[in-house]
Amino acid sequence: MRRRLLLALVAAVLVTVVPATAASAHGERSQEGFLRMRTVGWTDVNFSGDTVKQGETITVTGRVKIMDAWPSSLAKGTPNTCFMSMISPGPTILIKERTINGVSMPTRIDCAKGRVYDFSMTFAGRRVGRWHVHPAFAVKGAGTLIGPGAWINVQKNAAGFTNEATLLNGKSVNLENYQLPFIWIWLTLTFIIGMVWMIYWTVPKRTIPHLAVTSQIPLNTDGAAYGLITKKDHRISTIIMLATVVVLGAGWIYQVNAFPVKIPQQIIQFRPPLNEQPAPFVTVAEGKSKAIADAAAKTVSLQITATNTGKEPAQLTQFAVADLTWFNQAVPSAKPTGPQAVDTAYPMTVQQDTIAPGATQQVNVSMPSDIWIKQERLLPIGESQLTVTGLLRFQTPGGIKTDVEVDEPLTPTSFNF
Ligand SMILES: [Cu+2]
Repeated sequence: MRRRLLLALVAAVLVTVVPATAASAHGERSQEGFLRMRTVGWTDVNFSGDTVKQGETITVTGRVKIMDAWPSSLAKGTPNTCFMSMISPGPTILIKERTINGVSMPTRIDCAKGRVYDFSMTFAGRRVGRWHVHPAFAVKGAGTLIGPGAWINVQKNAAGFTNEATLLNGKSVNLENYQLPFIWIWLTLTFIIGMVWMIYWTVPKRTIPHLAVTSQIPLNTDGAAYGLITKKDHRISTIIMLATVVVLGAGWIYQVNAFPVKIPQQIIQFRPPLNEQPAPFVTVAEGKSKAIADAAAKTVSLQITATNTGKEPAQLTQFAVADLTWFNQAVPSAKPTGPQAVDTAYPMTVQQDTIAPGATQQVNVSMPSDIWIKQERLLPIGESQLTVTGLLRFQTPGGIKTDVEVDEPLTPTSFNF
């Protein structure tokens, strides 16, 4: 018994003390393909840099669309509450400012299917290291959907690192260590009370090891007749309860005196201004498109019939799928630049990529199947939800862009990829 207890203690200490290796990604590829493609689409994501000293900032901007193809099984089919943030391996960065469609976004927002949100998030480096960070869009009922990630280097700041915040009384505090001694005292006191309670009821008592007895006793008796819970136990429980009340009372009196001016934590949910999009100048005919995974050619191809309703030629320059961008190799300028490009940009080949004004034609997009199926795991061939969903971007010679959503069931030629 003692030996087992010792082993358990050693194991617990090891798990707590030995540091785990830092995560090198965020499982973006482990989320199901349909979930990644049909929930939100990311375009024009750009990080302003990839190397900062602690306390210096990087701004990430971009656009996120809640797809029209949003799965009916998530958030009851109608997303309505959303939040934007950054995902990083632990508290390695600090969000300084966040805007959505041009307005500051301190908390969550009302959101809806089909809407488009332009965001900007400024974050500061906190912990020294090389970190993989992503913008992320969380939808109530669906979870957090992550955008294009980038590796960010945070270097040591010789001048030291602080996270200053100005209080209502004009005083400035460093949030890195503000009230730390009090937090330690409080955690220690409450931890001790909790441990005393736990050890009292487990180590010398038979309540838990003798579950067979405990479970035979009716709910509303304390088993005094069997020696399970005695008068002394009642007395000690009362003392522990009183100690808890005293600690809570002392804490309450302390905070009333030490911090007379305070505001309750704010819960705001608002609707950001609409991001009005001009009507798209290219339409994709419904029911005439095809998505094919061709095992022999090792490609995933998308064949669409598109009409240019504008007055200028429209060229297909990119296909944004979840957090990835496939760019038309014939248009090198379409390739995303910046730190995120390494992780998220892939080339595609497009036949007949330019549509004359007023014309309707078939456009064929072809992408390597290895990236779709093996590398990015967007198409789990053999599973029940195989679709190719994303935003096709058409662009005029003058640089006017329009994004058209496509959502096509996929036909594989074989299951051998
Ligand atoms: Cu990551």
